[in-house]
Amino acid sequence: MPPWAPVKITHVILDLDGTLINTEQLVDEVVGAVLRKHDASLDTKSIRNAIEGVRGMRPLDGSRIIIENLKLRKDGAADGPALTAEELLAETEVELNGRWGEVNTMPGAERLLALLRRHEVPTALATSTPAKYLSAKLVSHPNLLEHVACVCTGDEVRRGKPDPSIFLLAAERLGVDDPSSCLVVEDTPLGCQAAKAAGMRVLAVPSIQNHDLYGGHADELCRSLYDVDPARWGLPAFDDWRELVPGMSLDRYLPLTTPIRMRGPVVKGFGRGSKMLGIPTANLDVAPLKLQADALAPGIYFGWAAVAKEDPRDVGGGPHRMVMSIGWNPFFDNAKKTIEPWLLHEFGGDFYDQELRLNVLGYIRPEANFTTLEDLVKRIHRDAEVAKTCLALEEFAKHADDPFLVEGLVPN
Ligand code: ADP
Ligand code: RBF
Ligand code: MG
Repeated sequence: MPPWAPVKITHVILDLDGTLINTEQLVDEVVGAVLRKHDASLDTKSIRNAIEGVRGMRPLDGSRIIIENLKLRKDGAADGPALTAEELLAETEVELNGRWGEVNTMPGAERLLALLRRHEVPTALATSTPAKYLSAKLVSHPNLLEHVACVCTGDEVRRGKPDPSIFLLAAERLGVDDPSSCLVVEDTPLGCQAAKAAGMRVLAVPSIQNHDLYGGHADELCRSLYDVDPARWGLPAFDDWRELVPGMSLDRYLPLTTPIRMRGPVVKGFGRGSKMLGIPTANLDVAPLKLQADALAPGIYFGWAAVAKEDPRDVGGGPHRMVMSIGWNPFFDNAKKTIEPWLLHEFGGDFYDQELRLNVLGYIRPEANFTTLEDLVKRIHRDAEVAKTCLALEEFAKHADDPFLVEGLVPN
């Protein structure tokens, strides 16, 4: 138990949107389109800021604040009456309710829920979502909350997050006297603020890139649910991490329960890999791979790769071992998510536009920031060593034979 968590956690309270299910991108897309319809002069950045600013709130509360901040009027008429929150919500709801089925769980959500269930840790859900939309949001994942002891919805309290009511209600339903024995897992700054105001311990798994916004409201910050370590809070530990050298927990990895396959042409990146780091990474376009990319938390992974550069049946033509980064490269603070594998093989030259196939098998660590470029480079080389050791193990080595990697793979 770390010094900043002197109280033993006995209960867990989970947020839903952005924590257990990946609703944020869909909400951004749908709400953004409706906002633009009402005011064509809005730029992408103000729309993003407006939506991000209300993340975690109840839909009606959020709509009200967005209208205020963007000064939205009916049909965009400068002299017209203000748009009402109910009107805005009615428009976004229609579209969203038809599309919640597209929403996937967050990487690591089922794993965390399974751990809590296995160890019978009493767990509640505290969501800003009103009860009437909950099942629509979970339509593709009807069993997700099966073992959650109680569900508290936004319509059950007078005030929504950042007010602490919903968390206090969850504590009451769980039968907890001391809120500080509850650990809240939240993705938004407002949700964290609410949980802190309820006197609870807060673990933030940020869905907003600017981590400064969580300052003061979160006791711990994890880049994804993969990196949550419940044992730090006196809760049961995950037992699926493996040590590279047994007994030495310095280098560890997490096998993926389902390998993730991706394919696409190699695209241009930021042009930094080989030049600045001496580490070339063959980037894949994220847009057409959205589903696969979202199934993986941002972080560093290992697996197999094949590229149509050479005849894949040639000796040395692949599949090759690879170690890859997926995410925003915090060291460079990229605005765009990238998928970039470093193929652990010497190539004669570039292979832009050639088809690349990946089979991602295990997770190594979250993306990190480093004080110096040298430290980043050193760490990436260590990741490569971890990848090589893992890929030599039979359970990962056998995936080199996955037909997906080479079938029909021909150079352009
Ligand atoms: P970019 O920013 O455009 O991705 P990089 O400096 O990262 O540029 O270089 C990546 C390119 O280098 C890849 O697209 C590929 O064509 C080439 N390349 C050569 N060897 C490798 C390798 N071992 N792994 C990945 N890419 C390689
Ligand atoms: N970038 C980061 O900002 N933080 C990281 O922790 C990080 N880890 C990486 C690990 C591997 C195995 C690879 C291949 C790249 C990693 N990068 C990381 C991305 C690196 O910054 C990127 O490849 C270059 O900026 C080229 O685009
Ligand atoms: Mg690259």
